Amino acid sequence: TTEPTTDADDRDPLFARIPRRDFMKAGAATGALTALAGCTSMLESDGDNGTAAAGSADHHVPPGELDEYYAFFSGGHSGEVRVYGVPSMRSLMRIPVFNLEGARGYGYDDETREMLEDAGGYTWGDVHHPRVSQTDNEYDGRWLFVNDKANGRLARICLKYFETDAIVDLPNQQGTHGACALMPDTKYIFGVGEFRVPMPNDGRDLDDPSAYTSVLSAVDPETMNPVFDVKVSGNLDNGDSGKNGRWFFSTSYNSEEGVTEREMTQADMDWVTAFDMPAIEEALDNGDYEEINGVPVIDGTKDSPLNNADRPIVRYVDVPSNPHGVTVTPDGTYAIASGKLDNTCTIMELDLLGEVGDPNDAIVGQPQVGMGPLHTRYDERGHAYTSLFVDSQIVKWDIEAAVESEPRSEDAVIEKIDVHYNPGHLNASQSFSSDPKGDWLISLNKQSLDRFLPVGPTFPVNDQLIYIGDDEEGMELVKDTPTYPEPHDATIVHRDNINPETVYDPDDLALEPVAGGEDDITREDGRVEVRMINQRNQFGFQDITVQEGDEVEITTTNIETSENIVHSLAIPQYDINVKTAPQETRKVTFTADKPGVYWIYCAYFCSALHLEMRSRLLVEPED
Ligand code: K7E
Ligand code: RUQ
Ligand code: CUA
Ligand code: CA
Repeated sequence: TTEPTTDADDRDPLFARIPRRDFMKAGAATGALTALAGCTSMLESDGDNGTAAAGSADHHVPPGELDEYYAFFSGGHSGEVRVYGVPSMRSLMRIPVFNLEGARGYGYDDETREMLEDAGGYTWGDVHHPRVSQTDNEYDGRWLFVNDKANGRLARICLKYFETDAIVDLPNQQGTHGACALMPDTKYIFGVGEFRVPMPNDGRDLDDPSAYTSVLSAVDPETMNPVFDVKVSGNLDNGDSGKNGRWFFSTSYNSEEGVTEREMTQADMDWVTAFDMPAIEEALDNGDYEEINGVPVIDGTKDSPLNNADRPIVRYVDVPSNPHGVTVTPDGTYAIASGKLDNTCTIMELDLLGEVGDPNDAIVGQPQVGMGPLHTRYDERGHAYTSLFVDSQIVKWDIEAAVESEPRSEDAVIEKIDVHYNPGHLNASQSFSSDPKGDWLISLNKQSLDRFLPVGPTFPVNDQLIYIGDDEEGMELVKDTPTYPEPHDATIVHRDNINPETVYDPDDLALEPVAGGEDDITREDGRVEVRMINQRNQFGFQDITVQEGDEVEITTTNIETSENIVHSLAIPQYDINVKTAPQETRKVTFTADKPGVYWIYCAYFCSALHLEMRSRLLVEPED
């Protein structure tokens, strides 16, 4: 166990350093207290502001009406992405990514099985950061990218069909934490590597932490292949892009390069790494890299010759102890970082970063915002909203006022609202684009404590919807949403920017569709190929007869043309459930190693005679 270090207690009290042991406790206590009191007295804000401007905070979406926004939530350990409507907070869909999922047949047909197998064969992931692709700094509705913190992967979801279509296992990275594209036009997707490991991690340098490395991995969004890695001093955590293609930022909480919590919290200051992308691309073009596991690795550590040049490829900006979130303001002017052990946000001006000799001269403000500031999001009116983990609050502050005021002053703070409890991320509508809407904000709270009926020792988290559209009335909490653990982050996108298809276009699919009347079974050398349609209420063949030991490949097309009529082809004893939506074709291959009668059934309730939508797989025993 770790004792707080004595030198920590001797620090500048403004650092308000909190030993980690007391961290969650402090948060929970704050939560409990504020719940009892109903409001905090720090500033003139409260949790029940009464009515905001009439109608504007109306989050009621009547039956039959549609939400204004999509919210894409990361699903945490479930390995999935969840789609909500905002402001109703109705759960609309789940998109399996790193997990197996029956309703989508995800991981049960050849294509998705192979994709998961090629991506390492793991059965779960830890999804934290969903980011929608952009064109010219606007959400373009093409893709959604997510990280897998568990296994060092990035995945791409195609938003035409709301399904995962690519996963890359980053060869030099463990613990891919941040995921974010280089803006304005999604040139790369970055996996931000949190855990330092030997490179390559093949048994060398096992217990020599000084030889471990974190890398930023750039992936091509079209091919989903790694393009380059940049290795850094310290580690990396959350990331965000500037708006003009030059800068990418990440926080680094382990500048100490330690392996224990005590070591990782020794230093008063850690840093934000600012990656100068054109300079990095130039190093790549010049061959200034070492290839490791097939990926060019460019040296961006503090001592790298590439950082002693006129134009360093990575700049290190000192920020207070153990920073966590960093985001760029919608106009691209500032990057704002904050962390766990200091009560300020640090504001860096992007244009200055390129000019100044000392990157610390790019720091133009450091407002004091509250305890445990983790993540910051934006509206279109010059405000920043920062989640305060320890205080269990969201603080709204004025960015320009913070730049103008003295470091560590509270002058820029406008208002605080209690949330329940211990927020990690927050997100606001369109906040990652250059066109935030400034109406809805969601606080993703880690603790729900007393907010819902008890359901045993594992609690739901609480995603709270807050109206931020009325600067005079202030922020208004309008809804609690219990959520299965544990989303970390969300992206809220206007529905005009997302245009999914509701029926497949066969041209988008890898497999040749089976047309009605073209059902076919061919046999050759212990291999049986079945091509058959499915539709209300039958499969193309009533019986499929094979020999024990045959390799069986079934390709099936849902030939329905009406929206919303989904079928599946389940052969449970062979662990198969292939879902097909209208005009979708899927294939599954298996070895018929168990003689007997196996009912093939449709596992989607597709029609009145759904239960009768069945065929038989007859596996004749070897003699
Ligand atoms: Cu703050 Cu993974 Cu974005 Cu969670 S991280 S909270
Ligand atoms: S049957 S309508 Cu399985 Cu009770 Cu569902
Ligand atoms: Cu098709 Cu049920
Ligand atoms: Ca640290």
